[in-house]
Amino acid sequence: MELCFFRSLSRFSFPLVSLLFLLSSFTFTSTEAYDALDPNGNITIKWDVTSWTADGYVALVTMFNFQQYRHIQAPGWTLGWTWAKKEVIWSMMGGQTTEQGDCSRFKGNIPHCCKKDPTVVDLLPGTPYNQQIGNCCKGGVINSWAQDPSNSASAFQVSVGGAGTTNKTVKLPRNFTLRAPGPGYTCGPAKIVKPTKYLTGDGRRVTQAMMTWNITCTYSQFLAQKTPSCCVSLSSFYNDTIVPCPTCTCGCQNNLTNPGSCVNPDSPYLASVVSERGKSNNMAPLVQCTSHMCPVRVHWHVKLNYKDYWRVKVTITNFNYRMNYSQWNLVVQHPNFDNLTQLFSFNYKPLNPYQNINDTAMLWGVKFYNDFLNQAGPLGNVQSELLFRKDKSTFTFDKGWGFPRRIYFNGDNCVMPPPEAYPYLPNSSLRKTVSFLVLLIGLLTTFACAF
Ligand SMILES: *[C@@H]1O[C@H](CO)[C@@H](O)[C@H](O)[C@H]1NC(C)=O
Ligand SMILES: *[C@@H]1O[C@H](CO)[C@@H](O)[C@H](O)[C@H]1NC(C)=O
Ligand SMILES: *[C@@H]1O[C@H](CO)[C@@H](O)[C@H](O)[C@H]1NC(C)=O
Ligand SMILES: *[C@@H]1O[C@H](CO)[C@@H](O)[C@H](O)[C@H]1NC(C)=O
Ligand SMILES: *[C@@H]1O[C@H](CO)[C@@H](O)[C@H](O)[C@H]1NC(C)=O
Ligand SMILES: *[C@@H]1O[C@H](CO)[C@@H](O)[C@H](O)[C@H]1NC(C)=O
Ligand SMILES: *[C@@H]1O[C@H](CO)[C@@H](O)[C@H](O)[C@H]1NC(C)=O
Ligand SMILES: *[C@@H]1O[C@H](CO)[C@@H](O)[C@H](O)[C@H]1NC(C)=O
Ligand SMILES: *[C@@H]1O[C@H](CO)[C@@H](O)[C@H](O)[C@H]1NC(C)=O
Ligand SMILES: CC(=O)N[C@H]1CO[C@H](CO)[C@@H](O)[C@@H]1O
Repeated sequence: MELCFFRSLSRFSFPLVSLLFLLSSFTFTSTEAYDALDPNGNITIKWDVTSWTADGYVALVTMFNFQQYRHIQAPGWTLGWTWAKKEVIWSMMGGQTTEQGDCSRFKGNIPHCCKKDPTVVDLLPGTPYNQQIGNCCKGGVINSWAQDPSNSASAFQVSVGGAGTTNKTVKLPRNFTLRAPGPGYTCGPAKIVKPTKYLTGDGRRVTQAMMTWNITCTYSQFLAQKTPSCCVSLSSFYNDTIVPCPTCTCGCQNNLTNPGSCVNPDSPYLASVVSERGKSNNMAPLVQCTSHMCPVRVHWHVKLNYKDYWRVKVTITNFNYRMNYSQWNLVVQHPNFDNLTQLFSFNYKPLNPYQNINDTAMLWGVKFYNDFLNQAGPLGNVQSELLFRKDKSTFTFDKGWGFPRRIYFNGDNCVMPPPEAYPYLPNSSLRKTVSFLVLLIGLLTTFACAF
């Protein structure tokens, strides 16, 4: 029906108006950790010293993802720090260090790790129960706060030796680094905070940690990647131009200076890449050759215009042969989200960073249905339709109003086409006739296509 609609509409050609776009004021560069749509977003790492030992302490380390829409997906987080003294890790539960380091000065009882700067990773699902603790063993995957708060934390336990054994002598670890698994996060110094209190199982007694310190880590897309990783393309029922992602958004296709920077779906090279997968842990994107070269594209199609409602179709396409996105999410800013009436096959949650403005939505897939965005190929896309109720005082298709102001995929900004390229609305003096015509044509084609 959508195609029918296009076809019948394109038979009419309307004079044009040259448009001024309000949207240029929304142009946005993300060069700093501050994210206007999630101003308090951070990952907080909490160390609770649960007991003192003969030569140190046992600590429960918990990472809380307080970011609304940024999650850590497979292969998961790595957490590193530098010991302030000559500490060693005697043992761990629910996590492990990636390297033991030089423990040659120990006899008999050998520590789990003797490195000055240990690097810890989560254990995998299916770890034996006696090595688990609560919130561990998810392969380093942490969900976002808005999407799945019950899975937004990750924890492990360390027994530290060679450390202070009182809250006066203990020295806080320094230089925390969090990788997810690539760069992007910057962690502040550890700060001593009020000891965590625990409620016993029956809820009748409160115990508390010996000592607690917090570390806060924030994300910056600029640190995570030098080039964008996502772009937006646009189309509408009232104009048959499809506005593609800007050329070279995420890189340029250049066979001379950059051979093999992308692959074509029918290339024999692709087959060898696909068969080699799993053996190497190469995370660098291998994208399908497109003019934009982005791993992910979000397409926004203004699909239908009803009397009181209008309808949008959103399609997310994965062009990366090396990546499946699990628990993907999309953040979309559009003024009509305050009157979103219906959403098909995606989950929705309004985000209100500024209490009274309800123009930002978080969208994500339905579990076991489309929460998994497959690698590039025939299955590499997910889609949904959104139905908005028109607010007569603000609604218009003019000046690109029907298009989103901002889109994030998995927390990273998607580059929009320049506002002057947006599909034009046919000349304004004809608008009344047009919307009538559009409605009529819509109805006619609906019938025509139905038969
Ligand atoms: C729009 O259409 C009207 C009437 O046909 C015409 O006078 C006007 O110049 C057109 N505007 C533009 C920008 O083409
Ligand atoms: C981290 O996020 C939590 C929850 O949103 C917030 O209460 C806290 O103030 C944030 N911390 C920093 C340092 O921004
Ligand atoms: C250290 O422990 C003493 C009691 O043993 C307590 O009074 C003090 O507040 C603690 N200091 C910190 C920083 O936790
Ligand atoms: C922590 O990192 C800073 C800068 O990266 C470095 O100058 C400093 O020496 C490091 N401290 C330790 C204890 O490694
Ligand atoms: C320390 O982190 C915990 C867990 O995120 C949080 O509940 C607590 O408020 C934090 N304390 C401070 C002072 O930021
Ligand atoms: C690069 O090579 C591919 C085939 O490998 C071809 O389809 C494409 O047109 C070439 N691009 C340029 C800019 O030469
Ligand atoms: C993505 O998932 C599919 C189906 O589960 C799997 O066959 C494929 O190997 C995965 N690709 C990557 C890059 O992990
Ligand atoms: C925002 O708009 C949505 C959709 O109309 C509505 O469900 C939600 O309650 C609104 N939230 C606020 C805080 O107004
Ligand atoms: C559709 O919009 C494009 C701008 O993206 C413009 O060049 C084209 O003339 C418009 N077509 C019609 C029929 O209005
Ligand atoms: C037409 C319509 O339903 N408009 C409503 C859109 O949402 C705002 C805020 O929620 C309401 O005030 C409008 O009445």
